[in-house]
Amino acid sequence: MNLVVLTGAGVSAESGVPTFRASDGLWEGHRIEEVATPEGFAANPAVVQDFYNQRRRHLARVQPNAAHRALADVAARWDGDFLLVTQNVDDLHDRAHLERPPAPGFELIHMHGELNKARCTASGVVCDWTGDLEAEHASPHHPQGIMRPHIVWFGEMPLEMERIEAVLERCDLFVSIGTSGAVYPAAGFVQSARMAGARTVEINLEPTQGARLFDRGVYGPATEAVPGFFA
Ligand code: BJW
Repeated sequence: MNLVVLTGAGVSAESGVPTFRASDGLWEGHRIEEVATPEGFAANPAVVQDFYNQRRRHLARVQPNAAHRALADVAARWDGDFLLVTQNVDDLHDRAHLERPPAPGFELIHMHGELNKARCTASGVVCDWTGDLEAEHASPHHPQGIMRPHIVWFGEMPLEMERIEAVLERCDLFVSIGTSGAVYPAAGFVQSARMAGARTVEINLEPTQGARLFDRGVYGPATEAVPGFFA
């Protein structure tokens, strides 16, 4: 059986990573166009770098939770293919999987990029970056380039879309965890999975706007609902 799991900010909320659209969420105090668009970066790179540097520092202080660990357990024992697509730019899934080596059919895709990576605007070369990033740093591969966070901003193409769509076409079970379904193209994956004939499940604190597209809803905190669903 082929499994596709889509995760959003809600899966990391109980680790202490703020979600985006909650009243105390990440966008509070920031204009989205200012910090999460290529235009915002071009207009004021220092503000954008500071926003991501703060988040990078915070990420170093948080740990995977029971939901990340439950998914890592599934990845270690799943018989068919298991694609875990995360919209999250944190590395909490990655760290959970380090503790439990996944089965050969497992793949993890960070479709909106990774906080702990930087990309050269000239060459496109991506490198690990866990410290503070200043706009003027050039890539070792392209000294003229400016380094930017390896993050997919609004208006930019999410990563690995062809691969994700190809796997969704042969998906049997699609589980969406901790995402509001407010951002495309991820919000449309449930429709692709339905067209492939997959069973669809939403796990969230509460039903989302797209809840009617799911065959089943499991509502509660991810640290309880995810281990419970996959038990
Ligand atoms: C819990 C919980 C607990 C809490 N347990 N649950 C009009 C119509 C349709 C589309 C568009 C449109 N206008 C523009 C677009 C396209 C645009 C878009 O979708 N905009 C919408 C706002 C409408 N999309 C894009 O631009 C994307 N690119 C694209 O479409 O490219 C196409 C293209 C074509 C041709 C040329 C070029 C391009 C790119 C989108 C990039 C999104 N980037 C962000 C920011 C990343 C940077 C950063 O991290 O700073 O990614 S936006 C932000 O939202 C972030 C997230 O990954 C993403 C999704 O958020 P998520 O994860 O769902 O979080 P929340 O906060 O919304 O929800 C949390 C949920 O958890 C809630 O439901 C809670 O209930 C739940 N929860 N605690 C369980 N304990």
